[in-house]
Amino acid sequence: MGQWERFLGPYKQAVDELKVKLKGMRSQFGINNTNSPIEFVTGRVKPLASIYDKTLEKGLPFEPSEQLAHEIQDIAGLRIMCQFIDDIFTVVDLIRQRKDMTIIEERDYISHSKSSGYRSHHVIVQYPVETIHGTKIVLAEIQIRTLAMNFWASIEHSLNYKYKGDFPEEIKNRLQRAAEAAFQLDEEMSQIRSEIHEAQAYFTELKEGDNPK
Ligand code: 0O2
Repeated sequence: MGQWERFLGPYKQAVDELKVKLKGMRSQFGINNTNSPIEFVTGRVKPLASIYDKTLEKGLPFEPSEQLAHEIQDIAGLRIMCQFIDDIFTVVDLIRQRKDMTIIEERDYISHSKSSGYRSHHVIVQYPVETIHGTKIVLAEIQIRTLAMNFWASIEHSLNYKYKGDFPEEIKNRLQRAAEAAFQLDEEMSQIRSEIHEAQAYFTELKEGDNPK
């Protein structure tokens, strides 16, 4: 087995396990007939090409090492999408209460958006993975954002590929304006949140009535 494969193994396991656990939180809300603060969850291990780019950016040697594991905190990356801004903080509290992971750092890009317009709440957790060689504690980055923030970030991310981070001024301005519009949408939706929840509960009941078990 290659040294990278060996190094990334525990990260892959962490992503797989965390996806199950975070999706489990979503289902538990369903069972209790409570609106889930989690809409959907995704996860990935950072591709080697992106790890390579990050080592260049940070001036690190491109080799599996403790230093790399310490400096690149999103080798294991999870993303939790929420309907409403308040849900983000509910999810962070749920993560904070868990005994199987420990938050060691938080970045609030919601109150303080990045200059690109990017908004999201990031938490870095320490997560123990059980391996045949014993327990290995890995870092994982969990990005928690609304659907609107996610829409913006994925569009901006694809444009980044085209422009390699060097956006023409006009596109940069448009993206910043789009980020603000997405944020306004989130704020509007928050204000009619109780109406939306009532309607969603009504549709769930209707659907369950259609499919008697
Ligand atoms: P990818 O392809 O998503 O993996 P770092 O550079 O990670 O050491 P930083 O910037 O303080 O330090 O980390 P931060 O801010 O916690 O988060 C970095 C990750 O957040 C990025 O990972 C993106 O996923 C996301 N992100 C941050 N800023 C932006 C932005 O302006 N636009 C978009 N679309 N995403 C952003 P990677 O490795 O850059 O990319």
